[in-house]
Amino acid sequence: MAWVPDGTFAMGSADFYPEEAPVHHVAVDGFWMDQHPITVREFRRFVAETGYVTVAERPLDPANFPGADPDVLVPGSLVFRAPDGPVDVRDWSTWWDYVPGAMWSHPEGPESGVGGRHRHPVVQVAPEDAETYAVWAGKSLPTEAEWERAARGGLEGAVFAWGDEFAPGGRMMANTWQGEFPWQNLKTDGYVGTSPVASFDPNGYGLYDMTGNVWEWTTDYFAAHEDDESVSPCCAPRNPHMADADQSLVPGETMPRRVIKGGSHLCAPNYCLRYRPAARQGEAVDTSTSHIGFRCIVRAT
Ligand SMILES: [Ca+2]
Ligand SMILES: [Cu+2]
Repeated sequence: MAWVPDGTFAMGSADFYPEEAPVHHVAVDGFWMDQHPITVREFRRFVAETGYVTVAERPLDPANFPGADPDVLVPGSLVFRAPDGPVDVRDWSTWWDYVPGAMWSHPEGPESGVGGRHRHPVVQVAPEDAETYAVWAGKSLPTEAEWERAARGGLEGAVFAWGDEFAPGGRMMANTWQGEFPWQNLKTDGYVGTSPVASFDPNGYGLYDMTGNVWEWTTDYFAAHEDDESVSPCCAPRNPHMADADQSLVPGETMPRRVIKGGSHLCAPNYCLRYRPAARQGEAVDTSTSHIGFRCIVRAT
């Protein structure tokens, strides 16, 4: 693990997507963080020792899917499939498929495996899976503030985890999507899908893959950033944590959403420029996909 020192930092960004604004100061105690996302090999050991069954493998509760045909409520998960050509990027159903049998050890469905991917981040995990792993490992999941503090690597207000330039001197710094999402993957960075952890340079705290590769779950529920007196460093809240699930609900929906951070190998400038520390999205807590993983922390106190 790598040490993330106690400190106050400018969280959020006013320059990209509205959910990241405003920039506000936050103080976070020091903590240890896994240097890379939990890998397939690490997760396999956890499952082998505990017999744990992930959310994606469990029967679906019809109560959460009013009106759905019970025959289609089978265990599975969301898998990215690139369409043949340009599509309307407002319609995510053109690239996300619900695949029965997709799970951490079969990330694209029953026919797929993780044989060559032991050092890739584990995917197809929901927050409950990540939390259970963390407890087993004697660790915790980070809050959004802890995660963003770590991702910034000590750089104040930088766009990326390594500075303000996407590819300094032409060097690719993270596994993102180059080309026109979701159909044209130029893989300038060398990878179409996930990449082995630590394939790119670490940030200033010695942390790998904080942005790109896979999104990472945090413990916070997804709500608007506070925009109050905390904009000034003098009054920064310490160790903030959004624990109120109700604030994350989309009107008309019942499933709370957690904050995911860091962007993934599917994030492209034409669609989702979110391979940045400030970027954030809400993801339903019953959802797992082929581009979300997690890493753990250990708090000093
Ligand atoms: Ca890539
Ligand atoms: Cu994205």
